[in-house]
Amino acid sequence: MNQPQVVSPNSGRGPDDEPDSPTRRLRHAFLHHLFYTQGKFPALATKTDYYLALAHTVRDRLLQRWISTANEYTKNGSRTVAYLSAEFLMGPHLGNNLINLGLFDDARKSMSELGLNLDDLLYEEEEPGLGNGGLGRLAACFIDSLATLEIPAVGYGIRYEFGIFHQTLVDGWQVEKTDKWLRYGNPWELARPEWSVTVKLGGHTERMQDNSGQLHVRWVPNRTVLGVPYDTPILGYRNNTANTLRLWKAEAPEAFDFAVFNRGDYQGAVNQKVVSENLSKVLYPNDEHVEGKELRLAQQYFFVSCSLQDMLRIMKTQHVPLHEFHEKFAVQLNDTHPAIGVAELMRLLTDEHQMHWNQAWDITRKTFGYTNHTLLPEALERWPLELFKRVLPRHLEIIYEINARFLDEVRQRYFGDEARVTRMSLIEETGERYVRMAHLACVGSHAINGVAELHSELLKQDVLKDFHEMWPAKFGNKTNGVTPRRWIALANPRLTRLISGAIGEGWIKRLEELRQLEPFALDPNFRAGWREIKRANKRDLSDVIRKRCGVAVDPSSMFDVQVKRIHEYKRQHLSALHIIGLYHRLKTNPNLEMTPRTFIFGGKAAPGYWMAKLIIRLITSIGEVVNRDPAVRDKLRVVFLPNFSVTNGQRIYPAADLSEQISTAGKEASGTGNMKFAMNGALTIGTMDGANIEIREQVGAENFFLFGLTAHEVATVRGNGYRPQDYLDGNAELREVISLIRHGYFSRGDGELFRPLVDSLVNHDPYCLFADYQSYADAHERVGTAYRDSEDWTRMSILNSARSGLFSSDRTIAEYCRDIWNVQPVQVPILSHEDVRV
Ligand code: 8GP
Repeated sequence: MNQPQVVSPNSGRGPDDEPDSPTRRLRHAFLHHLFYTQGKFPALATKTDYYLALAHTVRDRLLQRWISTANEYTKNGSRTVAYLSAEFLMGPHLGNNLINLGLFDDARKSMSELGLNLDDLLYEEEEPGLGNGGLGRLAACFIDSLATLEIPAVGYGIRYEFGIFHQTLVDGWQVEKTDKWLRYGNPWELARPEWSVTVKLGGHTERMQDNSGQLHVRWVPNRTVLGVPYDTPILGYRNNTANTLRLWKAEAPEAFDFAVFNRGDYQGAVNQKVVSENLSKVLYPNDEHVEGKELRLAQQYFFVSCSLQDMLRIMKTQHVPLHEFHEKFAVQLNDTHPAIGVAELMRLLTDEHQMHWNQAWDITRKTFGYTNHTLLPEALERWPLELFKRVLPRHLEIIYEINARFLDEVRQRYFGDEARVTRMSLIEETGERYVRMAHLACVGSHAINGVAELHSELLKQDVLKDFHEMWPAKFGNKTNGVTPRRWIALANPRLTRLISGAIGEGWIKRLEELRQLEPFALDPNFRAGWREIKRANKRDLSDVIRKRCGVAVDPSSMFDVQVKRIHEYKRQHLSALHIIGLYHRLKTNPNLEMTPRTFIFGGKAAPGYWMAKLIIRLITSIGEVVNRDPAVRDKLRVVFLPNFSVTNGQRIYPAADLSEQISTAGKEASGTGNMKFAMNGALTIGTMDGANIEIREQVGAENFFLFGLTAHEVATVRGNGYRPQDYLDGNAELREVISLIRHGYFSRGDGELFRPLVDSLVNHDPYCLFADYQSYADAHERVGTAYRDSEDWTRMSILNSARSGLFSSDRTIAEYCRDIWNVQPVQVPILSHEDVRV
């Protein structure tokens, strides 16, 4: 560990000290924690110690808000949103909390008075990477907005011991390393073992009649685990609200099975502990692809059961009667991962609280809302029946009962249409039998939504067509958003200062106010300032690139960025083909006028997704050739920044000139990176897909580089028997590109390396890269020309930012509150410990 600058020994007082200034108090508290929490003094302290001392200092400042908030919600018995998500991709907490508390500048000052640099300490935080990508990051933005809008809310999820893997590159290939984010402890959480709950798994069910003849079902599990909640406060922006993110850790009910232990089987006794803890051990690293593993289903059930039991406990302490469950809680299912909650709530209400089925069903349906996040068939969760029964025997019975009643309804409505009944059933019965989780979520919810306009339409027309026909009123759209606190105020302090200097600070809470920037797009001074900020952000990113990739890039070149999970539908390889096309043009015409470009890629591939890993290898291989070639290196650089994460994203978005959003139309549900880029002044090159469509509508078609087939055209082209070879035959540049790869130009003569990728494109091209290639290349021509007029580019960049207000997650959350959850804000007065009587 590096030794940081030494803290000056008599640090109680700094230079221009007022006795009670915030900086002085921060400094005091910091030193207190360095001594009494970390047990260190400057000569021995590491950067991590300093980070932790500051984190504890900040946490103390959160606790009063947290307690005040809990107190207010308890007193009022407030209606509460429970956001159930298997993933929360929070990113580092320290900087965000400083921003939301309004202490960022004070913290910087007090650290620098001690000879420490705040940025260095911020980078010491290991981010909790408890998510894969878009879906998990959306959950994180949502709980930020819920707190900022003062909505009583709890985020419920899993406290994975190992989050998303750490990506390294070895010889240009992705290599995964485990993510040990808890290594140095987590100062942001508080364990609440007193609220632990027991979760059953496996076994069988038994039936018996009581004296009155009523039938009771008893679930006899073959094991139980303990769910222990760990709470993290989630601050609103500059208000008194601190909501809770409650993540469950799995533990053995008893550390030792004494019966086994007494037989002398120590290993067996410890084993039970190990098996139980496995439940929250590791996040499955698949994005939009299900793996059908038993442990994954057990994980899902584990956190959902813990969360629903926790809600029942809260109701009890607030004396809310059971039949008011749906009035106390609005429960949102973030995709189908928590959809088992529908059956679990039924089980809790009927089996454990003896409620009548019909009443329980009525409550259940009024409780849940379901958000779908993907149209990809391979991402739709279905569980083999046998596996499901092994883990959740009672839930399978409940699902059968729900299904029987539901299919009766379908038959009544659509007399004689048995094909429809088969399609809509919660159980897939053609071939191997499966439980269809999306159907369970639809049947058990009062509201169903997609995450961008096009996506919500496609759900209605395609994936959930039958359900839409049956219940059109349940369907709606909630276009995603992202939090401007993290993605502008924290990530881009330079831009934040410039914007606030021009229009005040209101935009951080009401992002629509960015519109007031529009007139500044014509002001040469403002434009110069804007450009200088982009340049400075690019310089910062260049430093990172030099350190992490060993490649020197020129901050005056255009930074063309594609960061997101690596997936064929997202088409990172379309960009790769185009880069090879540019390279070929430059090689054959060395005097070609071309806007110098730096292509920056980042993103993780699922460890078992071979093709995605090969795409990474292709990009790194192109980089190796291009960056070394003196004939083109002034015009073209290609870098793959390893380990794209929230932390890295915060440096990348602010430094981008061009945002690549190039998925095959109809495949990307929404995208949220596209919004982060636009807010930070990048222009988009993109298809008519997901929220790109709404972004283009907002920023204006003239400030957006559109290309490619529409979703409808893609469907038509494919329906007519798409033949990628025809496009290849008709496009000389594309032929050259493919031929260079085929002949091993980027693989030191190895013609085999990329063969699977090339063969897949030439023979199938499932995501229509060839069909879109020329249109993409043409759009890039327009980008290049536009970028050369730097005044006009800056104008467009400002307009992109100014018109991105719609994409604040505050707007999204306000819509959920109004249309789905029916919840109201609750203002929190600050409570001092002196006000409390025990
Ligand atoms: C993503 C969508 O792909 C993306 O378009 C959207 O912006 C984001 O969700 C938030 O709505 N979907 C997933 O991340 C996803 O399905 N992940 C799988 C791990 C479940």
